[in-house]
Amino acid sequence: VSTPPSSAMTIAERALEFVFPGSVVGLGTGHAATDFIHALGQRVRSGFRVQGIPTSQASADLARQLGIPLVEFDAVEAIDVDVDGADEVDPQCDLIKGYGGALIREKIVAVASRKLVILVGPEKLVSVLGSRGKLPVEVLPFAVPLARRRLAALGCDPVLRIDEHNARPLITDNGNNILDCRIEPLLKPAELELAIREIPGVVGTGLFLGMADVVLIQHESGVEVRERVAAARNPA
Ligand code: A5P
Repeated sequence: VSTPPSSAMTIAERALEFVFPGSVVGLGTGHAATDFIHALGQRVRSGFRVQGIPTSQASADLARQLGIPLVEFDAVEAIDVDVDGADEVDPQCDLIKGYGGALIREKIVAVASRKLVILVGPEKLVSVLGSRGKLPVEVLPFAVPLARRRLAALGCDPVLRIDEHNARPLITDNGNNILDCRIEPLLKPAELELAIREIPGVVGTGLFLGMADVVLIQHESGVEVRERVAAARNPA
């Protein structure tokens, strides 16, 4: 279901409409999520009460700077709404995430949330997942040699992500490495997800299938709203 662009609001401001007083809010990672955290911080300064669950160290640091109270993941039963960005969004609102390196915590928080709201620009919209040519996969460092061989056998072409700050293999917030698989558009993403997850040492992939409930797209003319047509989610 898609509603055409309207209003002068930004996607970050529009996402605030999904946050109710007293909510537990998943705080995504990346540029779009950062804009949302700033908008939420402004609300909090004017007296709005929420608790945040960050998906990365960077988002935790930003939320603290802005005075957004944080809560430990094990202290809440469910997260009311999670607001995050994405690297690809297909017409079913399935996603590829993780270009920024925070995919695993993002996936854990997304699955534990009652609603996942995704914020993107139109450049992230694809007709088929994989069209931008990259699927990040987080792997235990010890498992990298095996995962490389197995991913190659699956037709993915894995490249170990390098940290641009120190020219060494990137270490995620979870102490792992990332293999960026060079891929063609995916005809069967769910099958690929299962096959990759069977490789010992793979922590998870950037495929977020059947998770996003709402996608807010920032057009020059305003915000387009896309909603996934699906059964209600059952947060963990
Ligand atoms: C973090 O690893 C990612 O999953 C981001 O959420 C995603 O890359 C979108 O980031 P931007 O909003 O910065 O494009």
